[in-house]
Amino acid sequence: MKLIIVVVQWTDADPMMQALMDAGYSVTQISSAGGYLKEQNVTLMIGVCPDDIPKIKEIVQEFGHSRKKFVNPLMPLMGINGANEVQVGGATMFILPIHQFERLGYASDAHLLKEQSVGN
Ligand code: 2BA
Repeated sequence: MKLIIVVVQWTDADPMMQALMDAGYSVTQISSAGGYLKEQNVTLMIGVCPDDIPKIKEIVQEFGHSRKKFVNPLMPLMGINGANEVQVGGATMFILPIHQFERLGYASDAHLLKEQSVGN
């Protein structure tokens, strides 16, 4: 099993999350902010089987739009050439291994989920 973490622009988050849920995935959203622009964005956590990664990528690409944003000119961290515009997104995706996945208190299927999560 893998944990996919997606950092997405705030305006794209709801439709992306809805599409992921419509496709049958469980999603957790966390409010976050980019360290560079300090703008609010959204971090999505999705636990999936490795076979599902291409489908997740497809959805993230479809709903994560690229936009140009202006950097606050008062920021000390301007680009080397003084650039004051950056391209944000589509989306930033991390794919991490999960050593163990358990949903505690789900008596009927807990053992199946645990088995599914080991060794992938
Ligand atoms: P921010 O950190 O606010 O970055 C917004 C955009 O500013 C980035 O877009 C990138 O184009 C530019 N940028 C970021 N750091 C820069 C720097 N040191 N110098 C020049 N330009 C810089 P994205 O790459 O699409 O990233 C969008 C958001 O995704 C980021 O917002 C951050 O919240 C997250 N992110 C991106 N890469 C990450 C990483 N390696 N680790 C953790 N979070 C990341």
